[in-house]
Amino acid sequence: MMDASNGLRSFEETHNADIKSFFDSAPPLKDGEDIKRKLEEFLGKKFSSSENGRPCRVVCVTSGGTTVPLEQRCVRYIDNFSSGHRGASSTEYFLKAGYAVIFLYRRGTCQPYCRSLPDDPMLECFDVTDESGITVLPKHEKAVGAAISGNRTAVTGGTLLKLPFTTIFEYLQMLQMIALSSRSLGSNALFYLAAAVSDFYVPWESMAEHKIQSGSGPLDMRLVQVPKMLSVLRKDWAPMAFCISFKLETDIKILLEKAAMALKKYDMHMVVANELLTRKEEVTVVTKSGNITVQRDRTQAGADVEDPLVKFIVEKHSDYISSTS
Ligand code: PAZ
Repeated sequence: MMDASNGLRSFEETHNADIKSFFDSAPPLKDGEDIKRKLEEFLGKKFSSSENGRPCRVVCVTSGGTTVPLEQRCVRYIDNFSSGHRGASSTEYFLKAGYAVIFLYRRGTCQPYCRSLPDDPMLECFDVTDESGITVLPKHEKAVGAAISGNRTAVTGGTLLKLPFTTIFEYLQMLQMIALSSRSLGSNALFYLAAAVSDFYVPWESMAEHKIQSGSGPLDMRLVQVPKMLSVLRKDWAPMAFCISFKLETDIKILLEKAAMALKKYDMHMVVANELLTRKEEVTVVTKSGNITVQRDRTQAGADVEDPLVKFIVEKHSDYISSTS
């Protein structure tokens, strides 16, 4: 819609048009129907269940980085550094706190309960016995046992749903599906958006179909800004949910300023600010009522910063639920 007085589109109209164009032109999810069914099944149980007399809380944890394909039949893509460690460990702490977790993760990144396993567990943790059976090497027994039982309890117990993505197109379509499906949970829904989401992408319709040829000289490619979906998540997709976004910077001087800007601009309930090199040691939670620094317990070997961080968030989510009911 145009502003009749000067023919200019407002910021909001332009933003909404960018979002529409992103979704209209994105390649549809290959397994969209299957994801929808899994979500309905998972959330169906949560809507009707309650623990200790309180309705079930569901958190969507996003984890790992989105890719930006450069060709439709993708050979090359832009990626980022995210290992998925934050999302995987936070998932374990949310499960421990009694939440049901939708783990929206980048394929191939760190998984809940697998953080203590070596890089190639199949080859490094197991051995073949004389009778052609498989055995776990004693030094990995504890970690393998914990990974299998932790994962099995959560997945078969119906408290963990894992949904993988690769591209920015898949990620945003899946986030939208999750948000729309969890609307009925109202304030019991929590979004913990730790994924490193691409800022720029190549729109599908302007992308080369085939592998870009290297003989044609310097590559000149136009990337457009990925529309910011945080405000639409808050306003339209899941308006009652408690929403936490993450902000990563490498320059500590601008980190808190950018996090405070995001809090305000996207109307987040909290923004977790972290710096690349110290992200496993400490984070700063930026809220409307002030900033809180959360550190891992350095007196304890292997302690995670996600342990106190999730505890703090659960507390604030409880306050929010009370204030909205
Ligand atoms: O995935 P990881 O454990 O290696 O890193 C976590 C993180 C730094 C990606 C996350 O804490 C974060 O800040 N995500 C948002 C990044 C951003 O888009 O600013």
